[in-house]
Amino acid sequence: MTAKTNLTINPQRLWDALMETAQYGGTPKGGIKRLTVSDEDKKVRDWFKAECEKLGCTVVVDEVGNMFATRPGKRKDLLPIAMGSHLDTQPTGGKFDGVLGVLGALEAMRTLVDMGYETNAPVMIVNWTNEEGSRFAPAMLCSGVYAGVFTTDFAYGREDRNGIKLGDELARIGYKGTVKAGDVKFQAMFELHIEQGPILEAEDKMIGVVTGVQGMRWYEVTLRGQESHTGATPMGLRKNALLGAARMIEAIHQVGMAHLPGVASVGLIENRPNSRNVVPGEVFFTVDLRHPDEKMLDRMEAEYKAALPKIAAALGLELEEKRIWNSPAVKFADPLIDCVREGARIAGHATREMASGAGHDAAYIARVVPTTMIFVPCLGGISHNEAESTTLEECGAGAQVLLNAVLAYDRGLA
Ligand code: HGY
Ligand code: MN
Ligand code: MN
Repeated sequence: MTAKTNLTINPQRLWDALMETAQYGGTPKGGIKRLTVSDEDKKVRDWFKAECEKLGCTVVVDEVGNMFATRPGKRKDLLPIAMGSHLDTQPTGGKFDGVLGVLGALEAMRTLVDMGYETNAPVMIVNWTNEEGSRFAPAMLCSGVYAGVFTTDFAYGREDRNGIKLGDELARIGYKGTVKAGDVKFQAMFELHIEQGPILEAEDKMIGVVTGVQGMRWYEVTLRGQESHTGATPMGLRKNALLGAARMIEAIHQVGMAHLPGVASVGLIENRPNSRNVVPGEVFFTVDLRHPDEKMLDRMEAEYKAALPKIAAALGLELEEKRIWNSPAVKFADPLIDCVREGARIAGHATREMASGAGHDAAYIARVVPTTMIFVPCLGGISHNEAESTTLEECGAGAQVLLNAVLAYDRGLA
């Protein structure tokens, strides 16, 4: 096969793939609701597998549903170079979070095949199961299993808020593979992703050269008071769990404000019995703390944990609180970061070095394989929102830099 030098990706074909797959879980507001291992997730997985097999890739599914599509290279003795991200979305997700990374990799693969370009090492696309952690906490669960952070049984046992288990859903949609997690090997991973923040757009830069991911910790809080009649219970005799949650949510917000650029959020809350004339007796809510510096994250955690008991005691509430996830700050691999810089130079795009505020599968994969990321802008920095938007040009630029970076790395193997 003759190698052609103009390995230029086809932005329109990438855009068409993004719009085509957006139908799987598409929402009336133009976003995607494709919760992990749902029927919609099965549809996009089936589509992805078929498209990779059309390119002559072999597709392997591991025991937690991670999908690995591999195109052979000249040398059988070299481990593949991977391009990975995720196809699951938030309940009110956009068309690009995760999806751009997998379909950008597919576009790179399609370009290699079209041009008959043979790489030294095999090239691989990876779709990681349950990156979002919205339906089954924690996030990045199955790239975490691959990296040895979580056991397969832990992942199988994770339940959504309706008590359904991840392992059962994987089997139900036919993506509980037989290959052990971690057994499909590769030597490097590049992840293309929208920035999900405002920096690239504000600085008019096309490519983010990502140096790492900030530390992230998740917690679960349950407050128990006493259900009682809103009309007949005097204000001073109530044990109002929702009032306790409200004061704690404000305190958590203040922990974030006191430790910038750290962030502190409450995203999920369940109020029981959630009846307009019952003083709430029980509230469940989740806490998300993040900071680039682990020591500052420790301080945020200590302040958050100190605030809750005081609020609970003042309102006569029982407090149950636990940390369910701790993903320490991660630094990406310099040789791969250099390939991204080279890839952007070749493509002629301005770059900006930056750490990632959002979590990504790359954060866990970086523990076991040299890894890095490439960011492209998104409109207004909005993500995890059906209005998430980016342009054909930005998606094309990201996929081109991804391909250029992979080829720069591959040339280094010759
Ligand atoms: O939570 C995160 O940062 C990622 O979007 N799952
Ligand atoms: Mn993502
Ligand atoms: Mn996300």
